[in-house]
Amino acid sequence: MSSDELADAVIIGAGISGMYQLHKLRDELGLSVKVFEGGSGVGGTWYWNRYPGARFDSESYSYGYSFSEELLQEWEWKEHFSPQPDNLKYLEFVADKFNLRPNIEFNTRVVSAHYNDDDNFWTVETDKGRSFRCKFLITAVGVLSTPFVPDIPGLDNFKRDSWHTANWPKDNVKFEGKKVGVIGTGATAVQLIPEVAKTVGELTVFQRTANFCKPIGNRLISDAEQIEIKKNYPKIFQRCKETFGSFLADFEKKSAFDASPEEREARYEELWNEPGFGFWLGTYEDILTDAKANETQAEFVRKKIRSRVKDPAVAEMLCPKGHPFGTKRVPLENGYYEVYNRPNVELVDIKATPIEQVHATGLKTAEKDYEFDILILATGFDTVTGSLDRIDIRGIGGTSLKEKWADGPKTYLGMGSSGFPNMFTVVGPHNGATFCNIPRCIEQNVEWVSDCIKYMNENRIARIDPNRDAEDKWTTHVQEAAAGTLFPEADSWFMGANIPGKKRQMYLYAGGSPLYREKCDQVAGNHYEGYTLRK
Ligand code: NA7
Repeated sequence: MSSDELADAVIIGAGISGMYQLHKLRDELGLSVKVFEGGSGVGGTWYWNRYPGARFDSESYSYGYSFSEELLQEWEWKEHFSPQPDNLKYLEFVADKFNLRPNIEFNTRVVSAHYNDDDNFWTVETDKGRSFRCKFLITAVGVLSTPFVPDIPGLDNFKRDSWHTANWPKDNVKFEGKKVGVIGTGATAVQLIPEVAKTVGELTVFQRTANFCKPIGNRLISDAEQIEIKKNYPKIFQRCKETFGSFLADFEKKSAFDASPEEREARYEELWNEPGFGFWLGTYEDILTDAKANETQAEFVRKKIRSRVKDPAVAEMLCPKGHPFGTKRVPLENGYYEVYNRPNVELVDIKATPIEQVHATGLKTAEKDYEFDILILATGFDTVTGSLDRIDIRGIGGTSLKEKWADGPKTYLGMGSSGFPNMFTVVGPHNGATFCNIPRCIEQNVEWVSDCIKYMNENRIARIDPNRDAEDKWTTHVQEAAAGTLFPEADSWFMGANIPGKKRQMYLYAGGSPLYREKCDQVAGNHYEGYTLRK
């Protein structure tokens, strides 16, 4: 193995974060940059998640990159909530436009990154047996990028087609006449199931926890809307900077109890019929902090479910009861509930009748045996920290990041951790991307990191490392921000509660995007207060 390949910066991942970070560092700061990417192409989330029905849950024109006016004017979104094939085309278009591919090594995963205190360089090793040395290490590994496959007895025994949704085959999968099983009913399954149901022979959905879902309200963008969108980009992105989740919608400055029950119902109805997340993050401001206020909206959703699902017993199974509304990212659906009115679709409550064993041709629950041609795992991700945990990252004195974070991540601003100098975790744990329109947070992070590196180079600073006390303060603040909300009550991926054995705590910042940006700007404006800078 040769150890003499050098770059100013190594970026891990060529998704939305890694692509923009490469552009900033190479084209604006003039650094030499090497990017490693596990996929055979760019796009990250939108490269891997090819399952039918995959699409944005943000309005397309609020989701794309905002940094290039030329790009904004050149690219035309076709739908208000753009589907995966178009999203991947968009990211490929960006890669071509900014000539990003020459710096990206595809089909290559980083297995380790070790910091050397003597010369202040990181040594990065890949699964292809190559090693690179670099001054800056930037992880752009994504929040939802390590698929989680649960430990269901006998899962390896299944001999027919089976995939996790994030490893969906590139070939067109056909469901006609097939018996299909889907395990999981999160946001992914809620997008997938109506698509499968269109042509399937028989569909069985195994549900552990019902979700509060809301109609997406997607439609094509008309020519007139296209003109308006292109004209209004500055306003759209300004709005995203000001809202809690960087979406177009934002909370009303009003309690649910400032309205009468009739007014509340009318407002919920209005928001329900609007496209997107207004029903979640554009409702009364105490919905996510006051259990009683929350219940008014939760019950509104249950009524909607009961009105759409014909069999009352199935409707009850689909009505979420164990967690407050909106404490999980709300799946946006298109005909999801009506799927259960079809005679060839069965919903199985696996809390009542658990899966006992998967076998070669299907699975057995406590009640019944099922045969499948295709078994789909829509079982989510080891979110936020999962992809970092899979890389052997070691800082000063050989300290392992995974071990340091065994009891939960410890970060400063979600962008770095003390003892890991010159390492930046773009959209890492404790970041402002929580309930967020993620690319908005990505751009903020990437720009902050780029400014920081520029500052270091201009001031001949060799090394930047978060101070332990600043890190402790931020880490405590992240948990305190969540403690004031209802989020800790749900077994969600926000809380790490979807992965057995993972520390149960808030993994992202619940204080809202504007507060997060303000804090980051303040730190940078005060010459990176909370960090130790060394010449
Ligand atoms: P989620 O939201 O984590 O959903 C995963 C689903 O898989 C959920 O219904 C889980 O049930 C289910 N699951 C997980 N483990 C098991 C086991 N062992 N047995 C049965 N069912 C299981 O992931 P998604 O991919 O749907 O969505 C992730 C994000 O992507 C989403 O928030 C959007 O931002 C886009 P549970 O609810 O844990 O009982």
